Amino acid sequence: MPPRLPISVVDLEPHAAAELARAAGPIRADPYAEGDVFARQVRAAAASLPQGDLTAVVDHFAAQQGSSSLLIRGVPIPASLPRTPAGSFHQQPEARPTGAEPVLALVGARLGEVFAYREWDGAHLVQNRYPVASHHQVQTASGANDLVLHTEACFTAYPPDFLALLGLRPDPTGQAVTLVSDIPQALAQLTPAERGALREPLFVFPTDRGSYDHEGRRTTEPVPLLKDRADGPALEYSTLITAITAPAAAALAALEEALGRCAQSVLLGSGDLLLIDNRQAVHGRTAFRPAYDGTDRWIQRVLLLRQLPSGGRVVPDTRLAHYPTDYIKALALPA
Ligand SMILES: O=C(O)CCC(=O)C(=O)O
Ligand SMILES: [Fe+2]
Repeated sequence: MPPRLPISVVDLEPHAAAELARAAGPIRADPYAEGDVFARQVRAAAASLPQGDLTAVVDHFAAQQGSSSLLIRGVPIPASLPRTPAGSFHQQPEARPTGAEPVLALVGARLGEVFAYREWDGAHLVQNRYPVASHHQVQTASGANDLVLHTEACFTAYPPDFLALLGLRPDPTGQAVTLVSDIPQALAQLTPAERGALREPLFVFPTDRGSYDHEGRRTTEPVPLLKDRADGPALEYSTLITAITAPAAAALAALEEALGRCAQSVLLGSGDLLLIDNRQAVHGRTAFRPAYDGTDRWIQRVLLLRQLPSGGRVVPDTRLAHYPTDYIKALALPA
């Protein structure tokens, strides 16, 4: 297998940035208050985006013809932003559009349909990500410890095909960097026997609300990490997974090491848009020390599906019944 490309990086020329801002102009709906109208406006704007260097590179990425992550720098975002919020965005007076959402969703819409999980982020189609003091130790995007490498929403009924992360305000200390690791590159470093073990239903998440018993501890039902889909092998992964046999544990350790070796870091500066193919890459974020004073790192995210399920843009997080009780409580998720 030829070596995979590292993250592709594109710097938007000023004229391309201006064109993008112009195309996003008609997207006026509030994504937090009128998601359906927002999504309709995004779809219309995406269809009318003039063909150019940006559409060519994004469409190439969407067709899985290049790297598994694409960083676009120089995306036009508002020059002035409010202070980074402090609490859950959907419960804040700050839950007003920043003005960056249309461009984020517009580029995302070249990859698929924007969608949201009903139980997360107020079911908003654009999710705001910044550190929340009470989540400091929690394994979630609003925490401040290492956010371990993961497939977004792995083992849900609707994991996104792509996600797009837009930097609004970088971490002022420079510590918080996003990590992406290329799955095909990592798998190529494993032995056939290790890859074979990943195809067996031998992998679980420890949780007190699990339905399976592994050596006296509750876990989720064992599943394979690697499956064959019509479009090639697909891996779902989180560093929080454990294995229930010794060969599976060895394969999982080899995979974790390979993903770590293949990981690349990206500091999301203002106007940096990172597109991640969730089937071809895992991602995470390094630990940092937020100040919780309005100056902290702030990114916005959209999740994309190439095809929406029949139920529409707001889908259930089908893992919810199995999240650990303390995780549900810490994040005030609907139990
Ligand atoms: O904060 C980051 O860079 C990544 C956050 C993340 O994993 C997510 O929003 O899905
Ligand atoms: Fe994530």
